[in-house]
Amino acid sequence: MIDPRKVDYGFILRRYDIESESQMRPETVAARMLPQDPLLGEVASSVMFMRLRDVGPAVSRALQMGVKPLDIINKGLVAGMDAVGYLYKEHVYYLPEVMMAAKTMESGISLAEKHIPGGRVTKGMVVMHAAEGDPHDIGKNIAAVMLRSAGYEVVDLGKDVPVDEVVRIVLDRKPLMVTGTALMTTTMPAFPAAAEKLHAAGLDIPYMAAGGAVNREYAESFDGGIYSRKAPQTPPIADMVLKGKGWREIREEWDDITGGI
Ligand code: B12
Repeated sequence: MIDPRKVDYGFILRRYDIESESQMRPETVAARMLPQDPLLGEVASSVMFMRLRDVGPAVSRALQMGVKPLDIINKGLVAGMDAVGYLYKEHVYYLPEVMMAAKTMESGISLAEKHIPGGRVTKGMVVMHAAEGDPHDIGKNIAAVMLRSAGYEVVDLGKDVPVDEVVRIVLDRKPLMVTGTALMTTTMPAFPAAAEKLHAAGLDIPYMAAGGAVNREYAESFDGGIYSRKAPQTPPIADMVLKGKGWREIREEWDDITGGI
């Protein structure tokens, strides 16, 4: 007969999953990574802590206090998502948290972008997409906001866009340039594949390859390929294409155009 008074309940009640969890706390990461500015900090923390209902009021407060919409996006919403990416890497957050945070961030972006002053006149058109097989489109969406606010028309093909569809639409619409985003190393070969087909069809168009999986060396490894590391670099590069510079010249002048970062 087991004597319940002698049982070590510590062994029975121990949660091994909790023991194996990271000791890192999101609050500690928040204190280190989120902006010190109280308005931007509130925006960023609503993303980081997945508070979908709070992000709208936080963005509105920042707008009312005169914070620029692009700063709200880049220094608030994106900063919150950077912290989420870090927590994911450290196994503190898992995919459900990442998806909720991404949704929160997108909701904030759609509110902030309505307040970006930008004329109706467009300088030219850019076709954007996330690579075939790639569901990551947040960076692309931010770059699209930047381009629209800089006066460009954006034809956004969405995510996981088949190479042949990109080629078909680009040949049909003849934009100033194409941008592709890949956050997965398995999806980035879609860019040289599409660029090659476009060049074979006689369109010598700049093909911007961007997103976390891509680096400058890869982007410049195929004909037409140019690199952009951060979404805000896209409008200055588009401005150069508008001035008539081809992809070879943009590669040569890349450091000057983007500030080399
Ligand atoms: C959010 C996220 C998701 C979300 C995506 C939601 C969405 N709508 O985008 C969801 C949950 C869907 C997801 C799914 C998966 N993901 Co994920 N995900 C992430 C995460 C945490 C953050 C990415 C992000 O949006 N960051 C915020 C944005 C703002 O940053 P960004 O995209 O890097 O953009 C910046 C620059 O790259 C650049 N940029 C980006 N795009 C563009 C475009 C242009 C034109 C320009 C100029 C600039 C630019 O500018 C931005 C800043 O200014 C990353 C980890 C990380 N730290 O990156 C993993 C990560 C990208 N995911 C990864 C993986 C493996 C997956 C899954 C395969 C996981 C799984 N096992 O199921 C699945 C995909 C399954 C499938 N095939 O469908 C890996 C990829 C590894 C690799 N190198 O191949 C990563 C790196 C995580 C990791 N460390 O393992 N994911």
